[in-house]
Amino acid sequence: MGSVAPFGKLYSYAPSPKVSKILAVAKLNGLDIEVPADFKINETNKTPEFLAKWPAGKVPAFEDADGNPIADSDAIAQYVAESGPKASQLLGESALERARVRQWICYGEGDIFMPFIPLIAWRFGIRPYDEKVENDGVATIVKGLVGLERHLKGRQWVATDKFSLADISLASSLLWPFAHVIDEKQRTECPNVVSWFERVLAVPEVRETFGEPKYIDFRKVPQ
Ligand SMILES: N[C@@H](CCC(=O)N[C@@H](CS)C(=O)NCC(=O)O)C(=O)O
Repeated sequence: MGSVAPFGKLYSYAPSPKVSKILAVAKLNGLDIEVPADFKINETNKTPEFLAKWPAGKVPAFEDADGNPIADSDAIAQYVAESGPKASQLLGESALERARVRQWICYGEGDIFMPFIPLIAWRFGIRPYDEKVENDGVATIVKGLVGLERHLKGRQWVATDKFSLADISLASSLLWPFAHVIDEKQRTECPNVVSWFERVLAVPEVRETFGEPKYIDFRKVPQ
């Protein structure tokens, strides 16, 4: 018996939380996604062949087995979620549930992950440290956590009464903020967020692709 053809190929640097969420969804739906190991950020994604399929030149970038390209990690995650037996659980069973799943995916990207981007820059040596940028970014993320904390009170999962794509996407948006910015004091102020995050990471398919959660005691900044 020959091996089953992969559902598609995912181009990105890795590890990346945006890749991890897509691979978790693929595992839940029993789909095989190949992540080519020869991808080089700022090289592969700037070639004419790459830009012909994904004009913005950003990653993750996905191509299905029929050669259809899709850009943006949340669109890719949705396609993978739609393409297997867990589709209705992951995406919601009614228009209202699907809107709520979308709502919390947007929250993860807009209120947590995007504000975190300026905070990665000096940590990864891309830009010098800037106190105002750091403080503004932290304040925006804390605001996002406060809203999420209120919402999660008395809930097991973020969007519906089942574990959904919103849980996977939002938790993936928090992976790096927890590992670099949200310190122990802030974690004690959002216990519902922390226990929900750990519940999501305890789902075997999520744990396999996200790894162990990483936390910090104190957020370190240059003196
Ligand atoms: N909203 C997009 C963001 C994609 C994005 O900004 N990717 C960055 C890396 S995390 C990138 O490819 N940067 C390279 C560039 O802009 O040239 C997604 O979730 O996929």
